[in-house]
Amino acid sequence: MSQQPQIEETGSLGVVRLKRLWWRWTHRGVLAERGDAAARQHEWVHEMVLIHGLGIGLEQIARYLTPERTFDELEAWILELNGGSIDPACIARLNAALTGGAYDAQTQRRFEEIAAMPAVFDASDLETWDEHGIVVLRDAISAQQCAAAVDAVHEFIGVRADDASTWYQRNHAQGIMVQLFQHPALEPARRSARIHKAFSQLWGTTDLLPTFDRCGFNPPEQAGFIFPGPHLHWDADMTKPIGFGVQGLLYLGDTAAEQGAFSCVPGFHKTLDGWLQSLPPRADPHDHIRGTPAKAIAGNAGDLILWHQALPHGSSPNRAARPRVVQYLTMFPARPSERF
Ligand SMILES: O=C(O)CCC(=O)C(=O)O
Repeated sequence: MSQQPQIEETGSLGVVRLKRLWWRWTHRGVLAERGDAAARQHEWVHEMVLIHGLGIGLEQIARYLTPERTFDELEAWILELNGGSIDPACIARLNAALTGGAYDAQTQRRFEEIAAMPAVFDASDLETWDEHGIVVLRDAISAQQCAAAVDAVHEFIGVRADDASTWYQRNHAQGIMVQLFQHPALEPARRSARIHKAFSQLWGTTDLLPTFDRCGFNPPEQAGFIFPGPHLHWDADMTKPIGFGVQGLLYLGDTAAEQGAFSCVPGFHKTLDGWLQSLPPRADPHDHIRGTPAKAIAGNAGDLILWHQALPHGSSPNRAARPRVVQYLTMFPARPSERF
């Protein structure tokens, strides 16, 4: 097929835009020359809804969709990642979000339940968010849920908690990132009403989707293992003004500041524009942010750290005795049409 499929063209899963995504990602070379930046951004935001809404990790699909992949293969792969079937209610919600259609009663009820919950952030938390661009939701998931997620990470990378000689194997890991996206132990956080409420207070809407993000394992530094990053960076496109966006990370074990904690420059969202203007023309902001003093954020197992995407952030070297284990997780508005 040499023409870009229409949005409404579906395959056996009945998901709008999926054929188009497949075509676009397997024709990246062709597409690079087409369309203006706004059109590309428009597609990208819709694709993020599609990918996370179908329970796929972004890095996962980026690796999977090589130019020779067929659309049938993509659909079969998605089904397999979802354990052989996808809840029709999930597909209905996704199609409604992507076409601007109405949600069904079940989805509406979930939003109403979240809206009716007591706030999880009080006025002082929201002030902290506003001023520093970072806020922590304590006890976002239970100790048992954390322990199950830690076990899943350990098993996936072949690590034993009580045997430091196993901590440096790099099975399925990229630096400190662990390419584990689908596992029942990662679901409680994605489905948690408390976490949903937290994100809804920051976004101002309950119509949010969780990301299917990966996990992280940051062992103590030792001879032969120097912290590989991520150092201070932004995940947003720095060539454009950075709008509102929330990123998140869940500590699955107690994490001291020196234990490879999440680090950021609090308050930078307020000064980013001026700082960018102070850089030499065409400078890459990433080259200039390295070395800026950052704050390491300690936390307990189950604490969810949320930060504004305009904050430079990264992890940090682990100088403690135990590895740091995390699940990356954020939630974002499911209806792209409302953002354009
Ligand atoms: O793992 C960390 O502490 C940092 C995470 C990070 O840099 C990111 O999510 O972009």
